[in-house]
Parts: sequence; structure tokens; C-alpha cells
Amino acid sequence: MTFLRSLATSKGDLSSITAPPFILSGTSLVEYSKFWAELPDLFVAPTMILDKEERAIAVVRWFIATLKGQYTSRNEALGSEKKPLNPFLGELFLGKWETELEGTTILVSEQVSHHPPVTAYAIYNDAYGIELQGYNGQKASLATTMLNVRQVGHAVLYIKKFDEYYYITLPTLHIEGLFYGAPYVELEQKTLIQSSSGYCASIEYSGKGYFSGKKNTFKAKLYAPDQSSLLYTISGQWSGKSTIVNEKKKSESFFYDATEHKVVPLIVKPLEQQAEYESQRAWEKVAAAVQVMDYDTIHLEKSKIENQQRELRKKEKEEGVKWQRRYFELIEDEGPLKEVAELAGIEPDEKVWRFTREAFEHSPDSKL
Ligand code: HCR
Repeated sequence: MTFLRSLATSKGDLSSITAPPFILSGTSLVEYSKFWAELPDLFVAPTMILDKEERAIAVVRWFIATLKGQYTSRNEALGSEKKPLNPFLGELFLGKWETELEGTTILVSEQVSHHPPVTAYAIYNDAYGIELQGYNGQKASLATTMLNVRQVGHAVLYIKKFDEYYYITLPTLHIEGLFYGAPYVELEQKTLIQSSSGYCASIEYSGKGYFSGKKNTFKAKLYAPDQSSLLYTISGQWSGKSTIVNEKKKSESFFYDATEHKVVPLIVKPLEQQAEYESQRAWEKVAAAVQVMDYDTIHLEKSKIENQQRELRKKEKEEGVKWQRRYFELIEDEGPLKEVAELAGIEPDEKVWRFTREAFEHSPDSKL
């Protein structure tokens, strides 16, 4: 009852929901940025493709491949969707992927706002000259049987060799199964991936039934610059198999199989080497209590962190200072990205969070 009441009164702020212990996760939301690059081979693949159209397809393939981790991995590993820990302001999650062919891919994820919650991230691989950065927050509303979640923010993929940007919007989602205590995510509406080269992909999502009767289905259309013609239609399940149709040749071929691709685990420093503001170290005691469903300890340890944060905010107020974000800054976007967003008719955010790579590289945090 407390859970249902807290859902009804959450006023769009997911962090205010009090979930029962079996729905709690010991993982902070700041960790979720890793899902963008758990498949480093697909992440760097577009950098090796000279043809713009083929490159745009490779970007769509990478994007589709990220969805399984982002939206179904808790269900697969833990049996249902879970409520992540609410990151505190300044919380960091750092790590790297080391793979034989792709080399090092680095992840920097930071909680840049607490009210409303916003996480910013940067992921880059210098050997291949590719970088993804973005930020996201969530606005929720309760419908009769489900929780609707609209994502705020966007991601930007940059390929250095071609000086090419891809502006990526985030899907809306809803959480079903709440009243049976077995929540799961379904994606809805669409994602746009607009390239500075002009190519644009529109990816529509549907749950069970609408496109094919199968869960987690999507239909993506890749358009030529200026939306002059439809080049490809890609469809199938983002958590399973999909195919691509070349609309000129009317030929169909294999696109992606999410069940075949193995994720590469992110390497995170051992807890004792992490700074106290790093996510896994900061939440260590809460995460351990979540494991054994010890609700009193969860509550006690969470309160310690929350009180510490309250004290910090109070002190800042008294001293008339503002919390300095570590590696991201909120700027007015006057650069090329604004034009890329406008190409797809996307209203760009007035101010955007952008990575300050120099600050990160000059800090001890960059020793991963
Ligand atoms: C909605 C959600 C928190 C936000 C999670 C986001 C949107 C975060 C950014 C990632 O890139 C993508 C992503 C994936 C998750 O599926 C999504 C979470 C699913 C559930 C969680 C709610 C806050 C949980 C509410 C409590 C439930 C179980 C009632």
C-alpha cells in the first residue's frame, strides 16, 4: 500500500517513490550510462565505414544493440525491473572496457543535478576517434495500471575522422506489471537519430501486439538527406532478431541478433581504490543490505548519505556558493549540434550538459 500510495503521490519525481525491498536494487542510476557501450565492437564500427549511408546504418545497429542492456537487463538477471538508488549530486561512476580489437573505451558518468535528477555521461575510444556524450532525467506519471516515464535529454555521437555528429533522442517508456510486484519496461513512441550528414533514422517502438505480436518490437526507417526518400526499413525485436529491407532493391537481409552478442563487462576500480564520491564505494553498505533485504540497514545507511547531502547543501547556502560539477558544465548550445537537431525538427534544449574532458584528464579520477 505504501508503494502504491508513493507512486500516486510521486508528482513525476521517480526518486520520491518508496519501493518494497524486493523491488529495490543496490545499483545507482548513475551506473546506467554504461549500457551505451557494453558492446565496444558495435560502438566503434561506424568509424571504419567510408560510405555515409552505410555508416548511418551502423550507427542504428549500435543504437538498437544498446537497448537490451538499457531496458531488459534487470529483468533478465534479477527476474523483474528494479528501483535503482537515487544518485547524490556529484556522484561519479567511472570505468573502462579493454578489448583486444577496440583497445580502451572510457566511461565517465556524473550526477550533475539532484532536483530534478540528471545524469550526464561521456564515453570515448581514442584509438577509433569516437565519442558519445549525453545526459538524461526522467519525468513520471501514474496511469491506472502503469507508470509512464518520459526521458529528458539526448545523446550525441561524434566520429572524429568524418567530423560527423549524430543527435539521438531518448524513447519514452512505461512500466507494467506493477500491481503484480513484477515490473518490466516497455518502450513506446520513437527515437530520432539525425546525422550532420543529413541521413535520419526514425525508430518506432511497440510492446506486445502492435507490429507483430512479439514483445520489444521496433520499426526503423532510414531516410536520405532532406527526407527525400526512404532508403531502408529495419524491423524486428530489439531484444532478439531483426532484419533490414533495402527499399530500392526490395531485398531483405539479416540486421542484428541481440541474443548472439555478448556484452563486455566494464572494468571498475576495486572499492578500496575508489574515491568516497564514487558510486559503488559510496553505496557499498546500502548495496550489501539490499542483497540480504535488510530493510532497516538499507534505510539507516541511505539516510546517512541523504543527511550528509542535506548538510552540504545547507553549508553551500550559508557560504553563498554553488556545487561545482566535476566534469560536466551546463552551457548554451550554439555549436553545430543545434543545427543537426533542427534538421530533424527537434527542438534543442536551451542549455545542455557537456563533458569537460580536460578537467577529467587533469584529475586523479582519470587513472582508471
Ligand atoms: C525508469 C527507471 C529509471 C530510469 C532508467 C533509464 C531511463 C535511465 C537512463 C538509461 O540510459 C535508460 C534507463 C533504463 C531503465 O529501464 C529506466 C528505469 C526502469 C525503472 C526505473 C524506475 C525509476 C523504477 C521505478 C520503480 C518501479 C520498479 C516501480
